[in-house]
Amino acid sequence: MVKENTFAFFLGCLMPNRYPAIEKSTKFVMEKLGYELLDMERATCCPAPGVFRSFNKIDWMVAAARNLCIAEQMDADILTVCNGCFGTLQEVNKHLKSNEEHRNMVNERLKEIGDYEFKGTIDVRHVAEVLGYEVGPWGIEDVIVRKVNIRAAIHYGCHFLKPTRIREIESSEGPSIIEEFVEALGVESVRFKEQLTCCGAGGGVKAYDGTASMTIFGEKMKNIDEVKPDIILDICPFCHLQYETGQDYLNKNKSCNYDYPVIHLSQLTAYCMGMDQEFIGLQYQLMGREYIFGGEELEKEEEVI
Ligand code: 9S8
Ligand code: 9S8
Ligand code: COM
Repeated sequence: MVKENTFAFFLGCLMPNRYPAIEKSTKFVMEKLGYELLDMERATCCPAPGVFRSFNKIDWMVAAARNLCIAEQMDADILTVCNGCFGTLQEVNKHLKSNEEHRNMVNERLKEIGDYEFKGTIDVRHVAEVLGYEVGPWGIEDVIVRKVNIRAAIHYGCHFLKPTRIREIESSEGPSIIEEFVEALGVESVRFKEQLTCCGAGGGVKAYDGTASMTIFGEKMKNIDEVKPDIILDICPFCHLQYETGQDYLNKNKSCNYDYPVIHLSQLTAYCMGMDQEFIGLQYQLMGREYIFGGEELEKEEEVI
């Protein structure tokens, strides 16, 4: 039995190395909502689905299973804040639970590296899906202290929605989970052309062919710029990196003039739940892009005991 309201917090690579504020915001949000987040000692890269799975599916499964075993030993479901990590860990978890042959093969290999045996006792969750479905817009309304009054272009990213046979998001072609959740925070979501396509970073494209990655990203930005949002909202540190650094690339190399703040759902939620703007990290993001949320402070009645 896994522990209730407790998660093994899977950091992945990008968030702790480049966006620690997303990590801090996630902790703030989840702990304030009554969840306990446990550190996963000796966890490694998930490993990234688009990259590792493309090269060697077996090694990809073994390394992912090792991370899953760490959480199993803690009797806790995994919480991720990254689509790639969610993609790999949820997929390998479901696959090994149902495929005995692969489970045995993976367990044989795991034995060689230590005290690991995949048992299939936990689930893998993404913070956007916990907030959207478990806490819900109805639940967050009670705990926020401010509402922002902004228009956001929401970027879902690929691995959160697909493949549909593995993910459990209501619709991969017309999702509304984030839109409905952030509406409770005072955010109006603006639709834009080809909203659900890739940001251009994933699948190893950014590492292998930076120019192709920027061509795809340039299209995305053109479509977003048409609707002139206040912010770009993401749920994946890798998309986050693409939107942050990519805007500067397009400005320098393609004579664009983009300056959209890029914000992860955890950061926005943390702000609305009362975390100080200076700790959310918006002013420390990679390219020094600064953004002040503002918004309306909500008057809450004092709790009467
Ligand atoms: S880990 Fe290593 S490269 Fe990364 S952030 Fe999310 S996907 Fe998993
Ligand atoms: S979209 Fe396509 S593969 Fe991905 S999830 Fe995050 S990075 Fe951007
Ligand atoms: C993207 C991860 S979030 S990967 O590049 O597709 O592996």
